[in-house]
Amino acid sequence: EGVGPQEYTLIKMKVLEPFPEKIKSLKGKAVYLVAATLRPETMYGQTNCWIRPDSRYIAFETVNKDIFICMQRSARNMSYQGYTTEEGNVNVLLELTGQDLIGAALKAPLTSHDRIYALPMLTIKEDKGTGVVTSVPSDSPDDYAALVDLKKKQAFREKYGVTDAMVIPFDPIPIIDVPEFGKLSAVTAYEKLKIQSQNDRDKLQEAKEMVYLKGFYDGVMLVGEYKGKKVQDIKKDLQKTLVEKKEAVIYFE
Ligand code: A2H
Repeated sequence: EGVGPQEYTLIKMKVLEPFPEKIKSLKGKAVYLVAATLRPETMYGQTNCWIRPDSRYIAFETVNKDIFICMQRSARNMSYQGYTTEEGNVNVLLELTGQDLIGAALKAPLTSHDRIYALPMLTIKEDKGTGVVTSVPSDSPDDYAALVDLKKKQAFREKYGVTDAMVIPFDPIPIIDVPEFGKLSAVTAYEKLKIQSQNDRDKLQEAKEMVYLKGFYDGVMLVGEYKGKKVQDIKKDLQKTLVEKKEAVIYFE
């Protein structure tokens, strides 16, 4: 952990009908899974969202009457950042498990997919961000490893109630060119290190060290409004646009 607070972009991913059984009581409201990311410019390449099935989540009402779904710890932090009507108080509407959310269909900003799905990732940390993670398998080795696990293991999909249609059509999308790593930098690193699964923690750590800094400092956008521009030059602007369009909010911890 560094000194001082870390700024995250919280990506609002709107839950589409039909709502999962356990959140049916929220029908008619604007309900969002909110994911903390350091890389808002990668949202062009989202293929799904990650939820930890054995963790606890809550749904709470924000000051704008949006419903946010995330872990309690982050909701409490948000209540001190102007997200709730009363500072320090979270209006909890539902208590959920991650499993209750698996399979939810979502509308996410910038990605070329009309809908993506909430899928299980077992390595989500409970003491970081919101416990909801956006998945960009082109640029994040963790995301690529977890997606490959689901794609190649039918028993794993079945265990968590994930259908083939939620996984099979979704492949990494080339969105950023990283010198030496190409247009799918996470896939390159995964293959180079012969990573076997999302539990290959040491190798994944190595893969991340290989691609993250390079992606941020030398990466060039291949798609969207900032095509041809360097990631580090456009990140702030893109974040601002997402916030103005009410597709994201800023969160500190
Ligand atoms: B990033 P830092 Cl493409 N558990 O978003 C595990 N991982 C989490 C998490 C949690 N509770 N909350 C957030 N994250 C992930 C995109 C991305 C990210 C790309 C490339 C690098 C990258 C798509 N996933 O992160 O420990 C989220 O993944 C580089 C570290 O605060 C979030 O940004 O540095 C990042 O980890 C925050 O990690």
